[in-house]
Amino acid sequence: MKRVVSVMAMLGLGLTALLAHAAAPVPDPAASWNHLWRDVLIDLFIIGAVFLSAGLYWVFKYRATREGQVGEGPQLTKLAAIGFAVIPAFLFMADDFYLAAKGWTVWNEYRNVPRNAVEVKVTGSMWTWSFEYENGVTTIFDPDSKTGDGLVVPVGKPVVLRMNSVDVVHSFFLPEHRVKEDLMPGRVTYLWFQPKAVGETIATCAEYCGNRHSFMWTKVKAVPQAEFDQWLANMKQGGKGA
Ligand SMILES: [Cu+2]
Repeated sequence: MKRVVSVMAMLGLGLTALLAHAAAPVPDPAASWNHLWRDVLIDLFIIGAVFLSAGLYWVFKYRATREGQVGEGPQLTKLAAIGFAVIPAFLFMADDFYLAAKGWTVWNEYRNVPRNAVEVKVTGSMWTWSFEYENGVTTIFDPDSKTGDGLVVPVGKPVVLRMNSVDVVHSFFLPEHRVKEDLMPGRVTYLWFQPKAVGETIATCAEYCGNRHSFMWTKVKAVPQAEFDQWLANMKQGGKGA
């Protein structure tokens, strides 16, 4: 009997873990970042409103009512004085810890690349980005003539960029996807993102890297998976890109 109970308990635990795993939302650093930023803004506005109201109330309450009046504050009891210091401090600290914990969550998502991610090698050089796909296809984008495919990615699939620089420090910044990471010679750094909709956005260098730093940007094109596969196959055969 004891054995049956323990086996059933284990099965139950296993099932719960499985369900919890299945129900876990697909991580998305951009969505998490937006969520965190919204919380920070709400926070700032609430704190601002509380301080502003309290300030205005006291300014009005303790205003001078006759000429030459010397103000005097009310005497707080010891308990009230401690309460005034400790309660707000704890409230704000609890809030700070909450935001910090959310920040760590976003960081974990940003650093843990999903297993099914499409991998693209990114090379930064003064002042061009080049992209190499798993089948050896290499693309660039020329910001002056606006030609070249740049970074082409499939929609709805995580994309991981393994990045390296051949000269100075650059930084690959995808504003739309809320991710940015430095590139430097001698080290491979990475970032990942999840394109959610078909369309064209940009990536730009976010680390001053010389005269043409501000021209160091590239097109980022998100296309449906089938179109992406077709494009990659065409490129492999030396055909025309997107
Ligand atoms: Cu750069």
